Amino acid sequence: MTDKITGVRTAFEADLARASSESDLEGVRVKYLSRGGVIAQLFEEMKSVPPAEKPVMGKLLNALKTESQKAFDGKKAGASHGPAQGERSIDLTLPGRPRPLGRKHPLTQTIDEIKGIFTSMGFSVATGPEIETDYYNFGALNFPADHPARDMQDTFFISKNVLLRTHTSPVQIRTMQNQKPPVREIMPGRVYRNEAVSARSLVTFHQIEGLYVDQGVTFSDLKGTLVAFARQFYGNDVKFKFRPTFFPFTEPSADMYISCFLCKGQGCRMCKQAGWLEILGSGMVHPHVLQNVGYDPERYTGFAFGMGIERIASLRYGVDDLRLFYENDVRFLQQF
Ligand code: 2NM
Repeated sequence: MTDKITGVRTAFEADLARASSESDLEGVRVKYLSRGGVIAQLFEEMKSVPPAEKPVMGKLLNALKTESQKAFDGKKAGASHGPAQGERSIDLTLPGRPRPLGRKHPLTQTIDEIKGIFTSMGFSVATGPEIETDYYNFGALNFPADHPARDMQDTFFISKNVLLRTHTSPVQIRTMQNQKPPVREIMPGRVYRNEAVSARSLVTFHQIEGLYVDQGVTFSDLKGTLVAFARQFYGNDVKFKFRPTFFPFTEPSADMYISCFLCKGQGCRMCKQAGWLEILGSGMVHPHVLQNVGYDPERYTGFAFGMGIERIASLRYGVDDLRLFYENDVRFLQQF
């Protein structure tokens, strides 16, 4: 009987060592450890062992049973959790694979920076609907009925009176209707123009407009505020000039230029040899506009300005095709 037990142990160990798959292991379990298996049979045979030998044989057999079960369980656990044969183990101490981080879109970066400069000067930020009525987009802003911007060629109309805003000025009208002076606000947002898409013009782009209305606001306040902005955004040594222009909603009106930061005013491709870059439009809010929102133009004055974000960003980063901002090509976006 002792030899038999030793023989079974040797055979079991060999079979277990050879088992390399789940099904091999199951074969070993059925052969040795199941109810009708080899070890169970040995227990059957114990019945015919002489009583004097029973304690010793019983001990040997019990040891075989528990040790084989333990060896089997150990191998099975290793087979299901550890690497399969022929597979490399995973080194948990290795550093993880780096994942590329996303970043803010260059237009969002530009908007955030401009917002930061004006909020630090006491302006708050307002937003409003992109779908507007003819009144908020044109009428309240002193556009005459026959102004060319009101043409289907220039504006996307949804119906006779409803359209996609062509500028963010309607938000300023809404702000002034809902609030008494002082009003000190900037309005960033998306606008729409019915134009052929090219490197220099898009059907949708972004603007930031600003408005300051109170008693005693003058053109000097306009200049001081916009020069302070330009110095922070473009650098302290930037030169600037204002040139008269026309908008229906401001009088007088002025475009602001800065000295070209690429050629320092010498003339280059970026400034088209002019030495100057136009960065925004501005002016004193037209008395008709103040009247339209219920402000007394004898009591209040104000200035307003507006700039195109794509233009500002393209000048700053030297991007020569505005369409790049909308293609979402990571090779472009990764550069900012
Ligand atoms: C510009 C240029 C100049 C402007 C005026 C107003 C309002 F509502 F106060 F009349 N909003 N925005 C304005 C003035 C916008 O963009 C080039």
